[in-house]
Amino acid sequence: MSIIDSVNIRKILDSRGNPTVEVDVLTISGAFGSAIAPAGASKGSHEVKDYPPKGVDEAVRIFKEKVVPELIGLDALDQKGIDSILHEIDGTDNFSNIGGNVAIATSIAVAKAGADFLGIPLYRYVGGINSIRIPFPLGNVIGGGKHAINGTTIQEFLVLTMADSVKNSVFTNAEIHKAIGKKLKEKMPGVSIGMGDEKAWVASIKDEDAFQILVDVIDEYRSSTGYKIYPAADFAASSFYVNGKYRYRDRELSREEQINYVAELVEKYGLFIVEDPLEENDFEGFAKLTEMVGSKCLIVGDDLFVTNIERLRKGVEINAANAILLKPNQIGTLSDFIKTVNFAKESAYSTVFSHRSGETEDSALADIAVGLNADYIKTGTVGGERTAKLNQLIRIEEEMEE
Ligand code: 2PG
Ligand code: MG
Repeated sequence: MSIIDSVNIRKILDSRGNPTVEVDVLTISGAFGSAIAPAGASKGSHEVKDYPPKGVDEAVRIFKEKVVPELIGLDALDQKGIDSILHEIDGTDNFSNIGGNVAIATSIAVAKAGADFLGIPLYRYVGGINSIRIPFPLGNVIGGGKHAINGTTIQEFLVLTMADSVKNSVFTNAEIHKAIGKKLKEKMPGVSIGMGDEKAWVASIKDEDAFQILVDVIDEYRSSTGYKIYPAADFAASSFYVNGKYRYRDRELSREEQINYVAELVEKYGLFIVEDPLEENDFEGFAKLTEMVGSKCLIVGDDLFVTNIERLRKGVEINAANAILLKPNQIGTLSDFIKTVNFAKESAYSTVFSHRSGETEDSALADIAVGLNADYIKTGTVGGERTAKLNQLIRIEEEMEE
């Protein structure tokens, strides 16, 4: 038993400069765990509520008053029990009273304290002897949508490298990020180019130009390294779905046109992963697209499934997709997260574990992804809050090889 002696919460900054919460858990034996919640910008409307209506300060007050007294004296090794107590204290089905971000920071801090008590790494604590591989990194290199000002309509243009090691994959993605910056500079001399929330390049270019630059650079690296390297995209389509149409900079597409357009892009650019190509409630549209191109690429539901087992169940029933994006703070506890991951695997869905656009130095996502044998991990290519996870993957790979 590893009895919880004290729990603390503080308001700190995330990578966008917004407030977020950090929770510390200390046990009587001196085991310690601390975790920080991230934040989305293009949030799915079916995610749990990140904070109570009055925001972070209110969440901190409620936590101290209602949650802390209930946690003291519990066993940090009883993850499921503690996670269900968080649900009980909250009393809603979407954490709108205590806040899903507070819940996930607590849940992961408890897991870290459990791992510390046993003297094992977090990935081993989460996965035990079943953790046998490191997921390949998927990172965005050009961005727009809600993550940037005046960027592309499509939110993320990503690269996935499957090299001979995860370390080489991480470095190749970062090299490709650099090469894309150079290409943009050459293409747009004298024009300033910036970076978005996830440190992908932001330029005022058309989506199709972004795809072309992405595949050109990937082709170069594929032939110089011999690695498997693929282009991917997160449309985050809900963020430009307005009055029943998909609104691009220069045109509007109907649902049918959007499905055909995405299928064309898959063919033309050889996209390996296509995330949220349609708005978050269009299960049937997803199913149609999956039927058209699902044998060639992964159709991933992010805002569609929001890491929620019930929404995933609905998707699996109609073959809405063949992969799921998994974000711990979309669902609020590690136990709920694991349930959704397990169901995705049972349903033969590929799993892409993901950061949020507002991130922190917390690297737990990397451990959780390794622990649960994720297929891929989407966590950027550069930037301190992104490299926190990527560098952790490199450390874990080294440790697993020993
Ligand atoms: C996404 C994520 C992460 P956000 O849409 O997949 O890239 O963005 O955290 O803003 O929801
Ligand atoms: Mg997404």
